[in-house]
Amino acid sequence: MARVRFLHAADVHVALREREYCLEVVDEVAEVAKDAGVDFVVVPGDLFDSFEDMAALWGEVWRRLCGVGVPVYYCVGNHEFLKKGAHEFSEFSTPEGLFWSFDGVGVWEGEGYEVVGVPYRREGYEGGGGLARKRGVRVVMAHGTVQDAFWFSSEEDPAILDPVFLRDFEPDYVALGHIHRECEVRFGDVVFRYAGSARVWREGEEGPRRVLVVEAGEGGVRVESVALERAGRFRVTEVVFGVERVEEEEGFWDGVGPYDRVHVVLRGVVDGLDRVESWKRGLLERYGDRVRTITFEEEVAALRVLSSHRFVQMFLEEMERSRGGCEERVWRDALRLGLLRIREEIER
Ligand SMILES: [Mn+2]
Repeated sequence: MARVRFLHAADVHVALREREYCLEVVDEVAEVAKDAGVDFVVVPGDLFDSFEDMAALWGEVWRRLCGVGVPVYYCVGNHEFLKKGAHEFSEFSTPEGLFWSFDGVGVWEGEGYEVVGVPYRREGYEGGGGLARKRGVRVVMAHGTVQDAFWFSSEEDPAILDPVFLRDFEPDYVALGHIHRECEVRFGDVVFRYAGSARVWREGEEGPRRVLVVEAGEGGVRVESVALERAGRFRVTEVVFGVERVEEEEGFWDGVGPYDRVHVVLRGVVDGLDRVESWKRGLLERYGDRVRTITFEEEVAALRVLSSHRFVQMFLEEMERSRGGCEERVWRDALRLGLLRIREEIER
């Protein structure tokens, strides 16, 4: 059996509303494939965020991925079915170098390998997935959650994959999409691998976004995980409004990169919410151009008489004295909870 090298990239969720960012990530995926000198690329679904996005960016995405100059294999995920309406996948024209399936198992043969594509199907698959005797390395790609991977899944409506169906193809490597965290689960002697989402799709997707460069053949499988720089990272910071001051996480912005999506959680208690608004404006002025995007989550409570209230003043003095006596994060939490507690008492 010859050794082959390929790229496993999933869940890019290319979306029109984040067009520029998504295409930059696709560019980087193509560059990684080129630099790694792969023989082919597999994309197991949710390449597009919806059918509408697929229709809008189909040409631009494939110009980039097929531009690598090696075959690209793709099967649709559950997201490609969203906003599909009465349209059909067969309306898309297939560029040279692309092999894809949308309504049944696809089998393609390359030099020293075979790729089996199992597109997402709501009703799942039944029966044996068996194929004829192998001719080289067999890669099976599919979209969904296999049992034992539920723990990693965050989708509300997981697409379920039957591991027996996939195992019966006798794969040397199973490339999966759907779960946005890089992980692997075992079923017997078959390993199912998720590359994780290749870009920050929604909040909470922390850590570097990745693709996998896989080498398979005689001597087994070797997987190298490659972080995508331009995919950026999802970073969370918490600020606490403490009546007079805003307590921010020290040094947070020093570690933030230009492709990052920063999520700012605002907590605490204020006299008036207009103070929160002007603080947000100031933050956007200071850092808005330094990162890809900043989003806010507000959990700030307002109480008119707060800053002049005796309890509050006593509490703040006490807090000021104890500052530095514990971890900064713990101190900010104590400040926030204390102010909320006092507010409860005052409002009673
Ligand atoms: Mn999915």
